[in-house]
Amino acid sequence: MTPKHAALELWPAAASAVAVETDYLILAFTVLTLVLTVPVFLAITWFAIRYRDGQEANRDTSGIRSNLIEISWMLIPFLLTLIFFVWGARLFVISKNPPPDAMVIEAIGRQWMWKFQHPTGQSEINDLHVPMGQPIKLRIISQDVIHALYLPALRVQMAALPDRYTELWFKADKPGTFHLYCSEYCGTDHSAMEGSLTILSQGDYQDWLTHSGAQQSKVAAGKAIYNAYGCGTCHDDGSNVQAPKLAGLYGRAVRLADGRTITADEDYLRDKIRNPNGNRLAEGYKQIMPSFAGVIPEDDLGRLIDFLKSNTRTVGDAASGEATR
Ligand code: HEC
Ligand SMILES: [Cu+2]
Repeated sequence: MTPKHAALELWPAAASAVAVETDYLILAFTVLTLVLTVPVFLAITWFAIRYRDGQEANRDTSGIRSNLIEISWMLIPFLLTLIFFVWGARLFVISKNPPPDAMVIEAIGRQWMWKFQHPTGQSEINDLHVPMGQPIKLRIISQDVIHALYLPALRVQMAALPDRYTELWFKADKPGTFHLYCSEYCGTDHSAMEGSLTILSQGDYQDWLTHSGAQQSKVAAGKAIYNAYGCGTCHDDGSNVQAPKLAGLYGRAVRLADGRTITADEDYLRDKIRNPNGNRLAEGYKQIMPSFAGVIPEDDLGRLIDFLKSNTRTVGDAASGEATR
């Protein structure tokens, strides 16, 4: 259900406050560019005609010297463009700092489709439904090559990289259906890698969630994956294998065998699960954890990481607590 292409869409609709402000920035900068260049072009044209070859005109030097004019024609345009530097920097800082209460939606790009996963477990392909007035943070990754998620109505765009999470956030404030594109050439069907962004009121979004099969929450699904791949056989309490406990690992500083100390963020967890035997062996342990690269699909990996992040008790408690219930 991609929205109809308007015959001639000169300017895409703006569906967030940031989008509106971005438009003002672009328009104002265009006006400034015109203000600074049009007089120059007019003057060139005027002088070319006035003093052209064969034209009778006074060609003596005028003798007028004014430091005031010299300084002001440099300083005024400089200050005017600085305004835009500050304005643009402000928007940039906003775009890099999602509010802490943002709702996280997972976005996975792959040749040639987008998959989105909502915190309550629903997932959708090439369509993205979001509630209005609520900050949304997309956590983006690619399963193969580099893609880029582009939401023109929100004036935001972010690369989707294999092996590294990127993020993008927005707060939509206008209901409707808008375009969604891949904006990084990614192979034969790149041009078909598009879909639609549907912005709903809070109530309609809740309706949409219920009708899209609220399955398990992502954390519950992640716990099932944790069990299915046997992570617990090594990592849970009571295991015979010498492996670190994973409870509370997320966000903590981890000491590695090669002496480095790093923070266990999402990228670290992902790398560790996919390729544990790179240069990231935990201090004091042996290299026995198997690699899960190509074994756990990308969307399951996202759920698994959500489970690890949510897991502040010991993994053993969480897993067995569920089993005995
Ligand atoms: C065969 C036993 C085994 C299995 C199965 C296993 N691991 Fe591990 N894991 C280890 C050992 C041993 C270490 C510590 C040594 C190292 O860093 O490789 C470890 C380290 C880790 C670390 C880093 C911990 C830290 O403190 O830095 C994470 C995260 C992790 N495993 C997650 C998982 C997940 C998720 C699974 C299931 C998909 C899993 N492991 C399956 C044995 C295992
Ligand atoms: Cu793509």
